[in-house]
Order: sequence, then C-alpha cells, then structure tokens
Amino acid sequence: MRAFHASLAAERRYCILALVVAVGVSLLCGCSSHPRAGEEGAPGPNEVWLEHHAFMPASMTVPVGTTVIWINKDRTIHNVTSGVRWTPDGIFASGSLWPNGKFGYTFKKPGTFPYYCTIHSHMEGTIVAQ
Ligand SMILES: [Cu+2]
Repeated sequence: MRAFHASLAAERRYCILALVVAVGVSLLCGCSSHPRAGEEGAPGPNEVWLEHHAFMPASMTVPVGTTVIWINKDRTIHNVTSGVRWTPDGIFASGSLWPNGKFGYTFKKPGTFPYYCTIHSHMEGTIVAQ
C-alpha cells in the first residue's frame, strides 16, 4: 500500500512537471509569435517591408549615411524604384525583388526621396534623409 501511494505521489509530481513544461512552452511560443522589431511580424530599424502590396512603413526619416533595407515579404515580385509614379529618377532601382528578396541603398545626401514599385504603381513610399 505504501509503495502504491509513493508511486502515485511520484506520478502526480510528473504531472505537475509536465504541466509546468507545457505552460512554459506555450508562453515561449506566444512570445515568439508576438511582433517585435527586426523579427517576424514587424520591420526592424531602417527596414522597409514590401507587404500586402504596400511599403511598410510608407515613409521613413533617417540620418544621412543610413542604409535602408527593403525586404519583399509578399509572394509576388516587386521592385523599389526611386522617383514618382511612371517617372523613375535613376537614383536607385532594385530590379525584380523575388519573395524574401532584399535591396539596400545608402542615403549619402540629405533630401526627400520618393520611390515606388513599377509593377504596382500604387505602391509608393518616401525616405527622408537629414
Ligand atoms: Cu510591386
């Protein structure tokens, strides 16, 4: 009888341990799915995501000398082309950015730099370097 009780107590201990582990794992999973800068869910500093056929953030102000990185998070091809709709100004052009493709440009002069996607011209963004 005593042995039975002992094993029951041990079993209960394992149950509690399993519960603690399960809660811990679910908490960890919960945290990792929460959007955080530079991770899944939100662009990091000096990062612009091409997501849902839009630039996110659509406008960004950076210090002169900053390299801005664009990352295509969509499942379609986009590009990052400086200029305004239908009128590229030749300052920078990523060419075709495939899903997960990246493009970087270093803003060495102050100014306002509009850009768009020539495939989906409603996709527009602006970088202000100052
Ligand atoms: Cu596009």
